[in-house]
Amino acid sequence: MVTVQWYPGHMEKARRDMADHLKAVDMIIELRDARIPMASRNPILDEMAAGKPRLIILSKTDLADPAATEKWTARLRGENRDCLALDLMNDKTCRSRIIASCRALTEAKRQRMIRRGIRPRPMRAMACGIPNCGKSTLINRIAGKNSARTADKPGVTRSLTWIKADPSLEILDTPGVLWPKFDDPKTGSLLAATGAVNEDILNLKDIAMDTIHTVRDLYPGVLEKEYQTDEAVRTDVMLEKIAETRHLLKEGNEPDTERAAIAFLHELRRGKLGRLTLEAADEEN
Ligand SMILES: Nc1nc2c(ncn2[C@@H]2O[C@H](COP(=O)(O)OP(=O)(O)O)[C@@H](O)[C@H]2O)c(=O)[nH]1
Ligand SMILES: [Mg+2]
Repeated sequence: MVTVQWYPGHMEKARRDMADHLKAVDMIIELRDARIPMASRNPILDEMAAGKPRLIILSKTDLADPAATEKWTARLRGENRDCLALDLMNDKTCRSRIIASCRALTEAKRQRMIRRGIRPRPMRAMACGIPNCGKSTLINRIAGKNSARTADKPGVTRSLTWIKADPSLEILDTPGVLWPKFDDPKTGSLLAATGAVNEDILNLKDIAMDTIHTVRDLYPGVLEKEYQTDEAVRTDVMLEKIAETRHLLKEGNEPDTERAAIAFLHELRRGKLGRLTLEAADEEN
């Protein structure tokens, strides 16, 4: 669980680091969580990396609803922009698919260099995203066991280290860390529910209730089946039902809704409730 708390000072530093690194890269690899493709983005990237080709990777696709993921990838693709949905832990094709997509996104630039008589150099990419979205996992997957790293000192204040993904592509070995958005309570709950932010900073029961509401809205019947309740039960009563089905009782056999909230969120994160995507691709969000 991530414990970083974001204060204005952290955000300002992250923004400066990002701006600094952006100058050195030809394209961006933006990671988002496939379960929450909108809540796990940070719009600052649109401002900062405007014009740079972008590969959006929806990570943790093994935990997300495959049908929703298909809709999201289609929706997120566009001009100068590709989207891949990947299980970064297990998918053996991750590396080759990422490299192929980055090549395609930077091909125009490479061709421009050739036309101008410049010998094409490897294209350079930076991975970025909010905490816990899979940046380090991705970099490790690309780097492999004994990949070469190269240091680069083109007269800048600080040298950068690059991982040679293949002869045509290098990836910055330090990812760009973006802060999560806490612009509305729903986003906060989605981030906490998936483990992107520390749940301690929010009220656990509120997070669980928001999430129960979201899951019931998008996947009617799933929670009712898992926790053996009928469909008409209110969200707050649902927590009591979860406590009962999971035998989480306080003294006097009262349902312990606090522990039920924790149990529910853990079960959701582990995928025990199935592969669920908590934001619908066909909604305005
Ligand atoms: N199930 C699943 N877990 C993942 C995937 N990618 C990363 N993780 C896990 O998510 C957590 C955060 O990943 P990490 O790479 O450290 O994220 P970072 O904070 O962005 O660098 C780790 O526990 C990873 O093992 C994925 O595709 N599927
Ligand atoms: Mg990391």
